[in-house]
Amino acid sequence: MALKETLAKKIEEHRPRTQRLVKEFGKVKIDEVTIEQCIGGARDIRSLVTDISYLDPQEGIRFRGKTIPETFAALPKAAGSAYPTVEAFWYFLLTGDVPTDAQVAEVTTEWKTRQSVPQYVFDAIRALPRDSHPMVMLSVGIMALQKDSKFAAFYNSGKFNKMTAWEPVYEDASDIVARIPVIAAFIYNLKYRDDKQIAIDPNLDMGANFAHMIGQDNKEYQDVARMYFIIHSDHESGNVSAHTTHLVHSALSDPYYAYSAGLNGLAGPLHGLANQEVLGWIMEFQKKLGGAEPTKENVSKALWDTLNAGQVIPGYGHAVLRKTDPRYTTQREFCLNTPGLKDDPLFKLVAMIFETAPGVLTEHGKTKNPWPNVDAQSGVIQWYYGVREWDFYTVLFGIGRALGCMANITWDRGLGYAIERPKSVSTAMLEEWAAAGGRN
Ligand code: HAX
Repeated sequence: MALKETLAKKIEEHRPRTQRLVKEFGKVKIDEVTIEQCIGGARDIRSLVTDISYLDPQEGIRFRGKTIPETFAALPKAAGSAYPTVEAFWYFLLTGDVPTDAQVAEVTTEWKTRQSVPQYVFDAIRALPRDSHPMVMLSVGIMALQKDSKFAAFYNSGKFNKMTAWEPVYEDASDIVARIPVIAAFIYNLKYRDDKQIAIDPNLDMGANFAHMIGQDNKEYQDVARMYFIIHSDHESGNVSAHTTHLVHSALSDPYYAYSAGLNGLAGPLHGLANQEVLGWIMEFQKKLGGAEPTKENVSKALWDTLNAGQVIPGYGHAVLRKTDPRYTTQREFCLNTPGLKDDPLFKLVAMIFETAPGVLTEHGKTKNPWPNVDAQSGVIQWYYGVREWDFYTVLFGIGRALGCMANITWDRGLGYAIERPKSVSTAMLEEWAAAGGRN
């Protein structure tokens, strides 16, 4: 069965579960909120629902119930590769089913019909100052596509229907995931390759085509792209990019408005921009080393210098995770299994930071999680393959994150989730409830 039909069936089957929970069990308590959580970024408050992925603090992410290694093992692989295609993963994220080769082929064909980007999108990006951050360019590119939103057209048609509203969301979502690598490659070539653009290769899957379009015509980087987009896709709903996308779409803003907003959140240094920050930090440190080998002593000193200057160690810590991020481990293993990369001086430095930073952060005593997150390891791989413009790294994250955000909002509409509107309180109220030992 084709993806959209399968999805229609799954949504139809799922709806009674959501409706029953609200109608029969709507008043059952699943959490309580403390003042600390209220002031501290709503940390850990259970108030969002998603079935696309779940983040366990110890174990890390599961996509549709599967860990990263299980996901990679289960999905059909790209031709001649040990890695699955992004198209196979998209089918899996949306439906929870491992697709057959034929189902993957259908998605791949469908994306090819969707991936052509209108010229005005490129014109809008080109009109920006060339030194604009590539995340600005990506966000503008997604916004420029909005005028053709099928969801917005459906809403404005006068025939809007809550039961079928997910269908135009699916259409927009699929257009976005198919087009975003093409827009990203355009930005890369515009900014860093003197605007020498490379045409889409219609014979390649999404990851391989992205590699091709940024001038990386080698099998290894094709796998890097596939791995990278898959592992960055989703991290349940509370992180800034996913939550923003969900929040904005909850007002029935179409997927273009929603994901452009999500990208703007991803561009924050405490979130997706951390991968750029990591490389910047490492380069600065390498310069100071002046060719000397990284050791526990000199790395430790650099980490303390950063902390004593009141800055965070980029790539370490996490709002939910309390162990090494399996997305970090997946990329580290890729490095260890890739001759050349394993012995690369930058990877050696990253590995030395991994040996040193958790101890330093533990001694520093502030962070609840001294272990590395995804961003600590991703830049070194890009650097090794020659993608050295590290302000582009968050754009790569944004391509992957589109998969999770778009799968989520398709289901949001399928299940008719409400406009999001948490309640705020004042400081005086908190003080009053603090004095009374709680709110009655
Ligand atoms: N270096 C130094 N201090 C850190 C730290 C780090 N890597 N991580 C946390 N802390 C500090 C916090 O700044 C906070 O200090 P204050 O009390 O002075 O405000 C304290 O430790 C407690 O923070 P926490 O509860 O452990 O962490 P939060 O949930 O508040 O924040 C962050 C989670 C990811 C934002 C945080 O760990 C951080 O800033 N890390 C560095 C930036 C980074 O790598 N971000 C990417 C995270 C993954 C991601 O989203 N990728 O896109």
